[in-house]
Amino acid sequence: VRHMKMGCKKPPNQSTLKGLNPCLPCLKPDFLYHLGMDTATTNFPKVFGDVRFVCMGGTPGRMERFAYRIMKDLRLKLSPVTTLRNMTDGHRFALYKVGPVLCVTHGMGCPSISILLHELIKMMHYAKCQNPVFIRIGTCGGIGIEPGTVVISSEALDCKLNPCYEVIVQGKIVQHCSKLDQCLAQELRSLANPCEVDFEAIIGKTICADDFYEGQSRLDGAFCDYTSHSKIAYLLGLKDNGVVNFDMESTAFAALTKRANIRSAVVCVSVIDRIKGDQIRACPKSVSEWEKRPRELVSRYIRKVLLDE
Ligand code: R2B
Repeated sequence: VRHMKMGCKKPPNQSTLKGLNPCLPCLKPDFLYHLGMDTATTNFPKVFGDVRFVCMGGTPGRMERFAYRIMKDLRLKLSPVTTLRNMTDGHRFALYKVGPVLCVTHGMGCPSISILLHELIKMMHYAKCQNPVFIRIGTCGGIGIEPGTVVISSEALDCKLNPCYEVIVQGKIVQHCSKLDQCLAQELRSLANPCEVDFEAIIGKTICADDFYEGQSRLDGAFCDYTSHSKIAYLLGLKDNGVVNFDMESTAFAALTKRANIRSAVVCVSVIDRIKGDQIRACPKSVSEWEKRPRELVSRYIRKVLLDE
């Protein structure tokens, strides 16, 4: 068994991140409010300096399962397991550190993942992490693909089909590019083996919606002012533009990581073909089997990177 390197020997002077807020050095200390940590009481280089992979997903259960999976695959001890709390003692995000892998929950939607990314990116910066790779794993709604198919996003599009994440800053619209790292997407794709008893993984465009129901043209929300006919026409139009799935976080995830010079990927398994329906009716056993697939692919990737060094 080849040895997996888990960290750098010499502590680096600074992180490899770029383009960060020039005011950060003045924040003494900086409180990462939603992670429940600050730079005065946590020694970031010591605790997080060895982080190489930041994997995030929607729910605490999913990320805990991923943490245990990584622990088993890397033959490591889960140490420390930290559940992070907000200041009112209600849980916001959960975070597990397994050697060089950080497993974090991001909640639902761009506002939630954006808060997390601001704080995680600052964490990487304060910890002086070297070239961390960020990967979002999760579930998604497929468009004309078999449920169970893993989608690796080539780029994240907003609902106007632009590859950008739009934020309103001081009353003005600011757009950030939400294209993803093509080499990383290809590398992840190459680790799925359709010849074995395995799963299909495809690369395609992801549309990031701000809503689960009307925003994704579902017919089963509390409100619906369109017809099933226009829904299908809309989805087929997306398919013609190379869109293969819907999620609700990819534009913010792609744009914020890109701004910080972080390589990143989105790997989601489809739990429904939206052309055939809106409600997720697949049996829970199938869904939980499918949910393992992004974890499997990302674990293969992490092991490959660590073994190849
Ligand atoms: C996938 O699943 C969630 C909605 O059910 C959302 O976070 C997403 O992107």
